[in-house]
Amino acid sequence: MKKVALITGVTGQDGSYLAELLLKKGYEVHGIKRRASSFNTDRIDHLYQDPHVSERQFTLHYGDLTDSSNLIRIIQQVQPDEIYNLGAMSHVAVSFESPEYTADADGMGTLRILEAIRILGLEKKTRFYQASTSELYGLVQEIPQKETTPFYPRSPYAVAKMYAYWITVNYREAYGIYACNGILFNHESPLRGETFVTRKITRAISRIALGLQDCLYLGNLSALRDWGHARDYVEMQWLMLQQDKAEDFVIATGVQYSVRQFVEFAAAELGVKLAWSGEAENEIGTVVAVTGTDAKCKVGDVIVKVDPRYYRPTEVETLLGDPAKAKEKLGWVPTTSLQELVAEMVQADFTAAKRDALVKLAGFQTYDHHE
Ligand code: NDP
Ligand code: GDR
Repeated sequence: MKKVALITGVTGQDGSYLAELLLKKGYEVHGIKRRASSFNTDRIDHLYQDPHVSERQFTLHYGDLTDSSNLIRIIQQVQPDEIYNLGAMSHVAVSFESPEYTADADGMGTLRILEAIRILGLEKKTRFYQASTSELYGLVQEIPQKETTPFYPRSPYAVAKMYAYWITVNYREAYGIYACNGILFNHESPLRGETFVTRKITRAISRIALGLQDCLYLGNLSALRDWGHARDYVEMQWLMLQQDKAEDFVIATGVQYSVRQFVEFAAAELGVKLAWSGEAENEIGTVVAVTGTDAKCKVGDVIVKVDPRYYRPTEVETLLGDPAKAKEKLGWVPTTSLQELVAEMVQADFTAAKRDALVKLAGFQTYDHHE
């Protein structure tokens, strides 16, 4: 029997990789997308199946995590074997601007799905995956962080995700639902949203190298993160729902770098070497060598500056995961190094920037999105 999966957040980075993985595995895949005033399915357009010409394995439903009746109706109609709750207002800095909405979508949204499973009597049929996060560790109590490390959330996003984490555990214990939390550390890809720091960097460095942009403005350059590849991490999301018993797992690489190092790696990918000077909010990155033939920037150009408006009211300074439990019980190991990840992201953004440069050369307007 073909398995049926429902993915919330299917239009996001992870949703796209997960939908692709499940389709390859022969699943019938359903996704929930939000109504927007313009197209928002770029990341999954390659998976689109025309309902008029074939029997579809991939179906999209309009919906929203803030709308219980909509969720109940979709789950009733789809009767999923597995639900992956990836939908969320996922930007930590933005959660300080929209804390109430973040609590509703990320916290209450999780409860709404679990309640839908219960209301529809699907406790024994439907397995549930919750996209939990290393942000739960926030103000770090222990390094590296593992499943038993105490939480100390440092943003409205992390506090909302903490509710989601515990309501998932509670519904597992109270109603016997196969429900688990993947505590995922940062994972990136060419599909990463453009305002998260890695993608912001790879995009800006590519545009600077081609003369389309002068400078990259960043916040806290010293923040340390454990960055993996989203393609590797969605495989684990699936594996977590294939076990005999539902459990929570940390997913991480076990290696940590700073934002400053990430910038250096991205620039090096295009043959640009940087040197840093100045302290904290006056820190700058200056080009000290250019070996890449494609890069148009020159020695002496200041291409990175700190702008304190990207600082957060409360920051998470250091995250490093211990994936030992996932290795032992899921047999899972990350396969992409940070250097490979940076190379893939820069190459994708450099190709896009070259296209923009051509468009500009032909006399058409291109627009920079600053964030
Ligand atoms: P993205 O921001 O790329 O995707 C989020 C998805 O959620 C999008 O499809 C978005 O829709 C959708 N969404 C937002 N609000 C709602 C809502 N109210 N109702 C329904 N859908 C909504 O995130 P990622 O793919 O990177 O992350 C997936 C999940 O994993 C998120 O829950 C995130 O918090 C969590 N996570 C991510 C990590 C990472 O490093 N990437 C690490 C740990 C956890 P739209 O496209 O319309 O905006
Ligand atoms: P994070 O990711 O907050 O860890 O949440 P993000 O890439 O936004 O920030 C990582 C670190 O970089 C610092 N930083 C900047 N961040 C952004 N976005 N923009 C900047 O200009 C900038 N300059 C420095 C940040 O302060 C931070 O320390 C991501 C999201 O995917 C969450 O949904 C997920 O739960 C966690 O990862 C794990």
